[in-house]
Amino acid sequence: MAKKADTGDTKSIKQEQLKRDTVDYQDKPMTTRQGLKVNDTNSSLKAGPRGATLLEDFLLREKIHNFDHERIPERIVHARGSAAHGYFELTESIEEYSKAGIFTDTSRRTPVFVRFSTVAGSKGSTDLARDVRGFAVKFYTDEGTWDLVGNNMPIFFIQDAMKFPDLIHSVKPEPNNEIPQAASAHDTFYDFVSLTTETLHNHIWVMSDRGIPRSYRMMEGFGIHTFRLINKKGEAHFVKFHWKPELGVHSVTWDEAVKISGADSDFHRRDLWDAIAAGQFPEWELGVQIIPEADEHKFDFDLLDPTKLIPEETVPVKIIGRMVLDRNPENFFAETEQVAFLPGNIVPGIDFTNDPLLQGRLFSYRDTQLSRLGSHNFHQIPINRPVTDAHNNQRDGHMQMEIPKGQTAYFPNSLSGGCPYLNSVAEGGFESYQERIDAKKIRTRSESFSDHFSQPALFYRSLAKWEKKHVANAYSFELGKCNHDHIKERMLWIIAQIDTDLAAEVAENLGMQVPKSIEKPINQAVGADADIKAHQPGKKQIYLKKSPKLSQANTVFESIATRQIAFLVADGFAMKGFDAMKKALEKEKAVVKLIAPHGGMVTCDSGMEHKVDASIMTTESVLYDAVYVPGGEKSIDRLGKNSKCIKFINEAFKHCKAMAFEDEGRELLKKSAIKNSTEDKALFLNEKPKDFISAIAKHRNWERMEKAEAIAV
Ligand code: HDE
Repeated sequence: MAKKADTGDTKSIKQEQLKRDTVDYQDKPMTTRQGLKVNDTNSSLKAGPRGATLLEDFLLREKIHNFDHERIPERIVHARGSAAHGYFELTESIEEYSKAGIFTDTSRRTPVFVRFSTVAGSKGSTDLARDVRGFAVKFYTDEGTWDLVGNNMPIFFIQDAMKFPDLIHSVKPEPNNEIPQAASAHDTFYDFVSLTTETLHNHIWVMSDRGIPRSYRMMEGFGIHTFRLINKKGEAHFVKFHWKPELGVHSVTWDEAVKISGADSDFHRRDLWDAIAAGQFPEWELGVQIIPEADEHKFDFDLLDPTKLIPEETVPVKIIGRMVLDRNPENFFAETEQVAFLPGNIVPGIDFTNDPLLQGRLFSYRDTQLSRLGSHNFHQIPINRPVTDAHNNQRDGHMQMEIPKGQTAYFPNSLSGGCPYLNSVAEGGFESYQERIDAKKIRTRSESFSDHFSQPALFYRSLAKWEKKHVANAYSFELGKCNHDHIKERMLWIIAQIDTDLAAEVAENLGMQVPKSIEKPINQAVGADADIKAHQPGKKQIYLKKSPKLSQANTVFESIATRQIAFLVADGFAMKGFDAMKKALEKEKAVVKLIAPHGGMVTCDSGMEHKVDASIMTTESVLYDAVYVPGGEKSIDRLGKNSKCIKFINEAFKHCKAMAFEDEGRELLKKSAIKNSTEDKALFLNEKPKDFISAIAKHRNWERMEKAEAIAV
């Protein structure tokens, strides 16, 4: 059992296991794959210096052969991702609900590997696409591997696995011209969404700021489906899983997202890597919403419907543990690319429900690994191997890495003494929850799944004013990119079912009217004999006025740790103020970056040289969380003549960021489009670092939004 370490030492069984498979080429001679020492890897074997290459050249063949097969198919969804190692610790036992060791043993430190991802884009696409983010956690527990393969939003687009290929085909680049990459703003997606109203709830989350996170480290995570917890007595409770980030939930604006995609399309990947490398380990709390089986039908929606969340105001989230990511992978391909998550990987004490989406996933993930990783032995790849030993009678096939001993590979046997032997439930053997089933076999959708509008409307009602504005802008952008008016009209009618003012605002931006009705029923295309009634959206209900927990306005605004602060400087910048500001920010664990008109070193007014982190030519305002400009006449004069520097300031203001100007630095402000903006809560002129710091912690000054809109950059 992996015990909690007393010190910062987080070495785990998994880490030790991976270490055995890690190859270090330092101080080693180059050899072929067979161990033959190589003395030339630069030229092929030829008939004379200018002659044909000889077929005999086994060295060339081996090298090129490997190269030709270096790539494997990317994930059909969630292709673009980044991952890290870490650990999970239980802070409060939930023994009364679950017998899983991970939920009962507070002395354990369970190793985890977590992969974050976007959904629609290819492996090389931008991190900042407007999209759902994957949040997949592999727990290497003492009882076997448990995978909680979730997203950063608590609901999904569709209710039944049968519709997943349709959903994904609609959002992926269109099949005739393979356009657009990593973007939902196109006709086929909105054709599908507007004909499939169950998608609306997840869709409005994507249109909100949740679709463009500031960082993977600033996202919530959700298991989405209702799962079951099973205790020692065999009793079941329903459960929803939540990850809550220590740094709060924060996003960028759409204008920034678009620009970050150009300036640094690895923005989220780099952010996660750099934070961990700098020892700023991202951390989440694990929370559970627990519902007694007897309450299954007490809700205004069906617990098995994955397009519904349980508001935290209705069932509070109980925090039971924490997860820390403290180690970057050694090798992207071996670990992040080859990791195979399977929702079907569970341990005793956790079980599934009949959520029809979850049921389909149990099949799909195992299946996809075969075409992605090429062998059903993918569980033997180091990153996928459990920390417990695995023994069974499954044998052979492509890439078998183990050498099973003995005469038997069947059960029962007497020749090997009945080994590997079976385990009773008391000994930890897995037993499925004995759910009573008495039903007709039928291909339909339960009518209890038909409420498509109430929760998108609840989500929208719960947002702050600035969040609502972002949603309206996102709908307007996305639909503005569609070419077919009938699709836009259908969407406008549907948005009006969420909120009429929202629909009116989007319609105005599109130069269209919100239709009073639509010709054919929504979901008309369900199929000839399909149960059309079961696919029609029910009437909107208001069972909860607002759920404040759904708004990012109510997240954590405490820390500026890991926030990137741009210091704009040129030769001659004043040390007065600079030093105190830098020290104060670094004390709070923010990252100060010196941006200057040139690379190399920059000299302050006391003659000291300071290392430039980025020349203004190579960086952009959108990559930073706040801006500080120290004084110094010479420096300000130089910066004022640099149009990119003025743009940098204008953009930071436009994106509602905290900004501080010292002494002559204020002259730069005058040259910008901001001129002399006073009474702005996040704009500081010769004020104390303390105020600047608390404005950065608030993430953005959204009160500035209207004024900021007018800034043209
Ligand atoms: Fe996935 N999904 N999914 N999905 N999913 C995959 O598995 C699939 C769904 C999620 O970082 C694939 O290994 C079906 C819901 C994440 O490696 C694939 C259905 C949720 C990841 C697949 C769903 C997710 C995947 C692609 C409907 C949130 C990335 C490669 C029945 C709870 C995992 C792979 C990683 C990946 C199928 C729906 C989350 C094709 C059929 C709902 C985070 O098997």
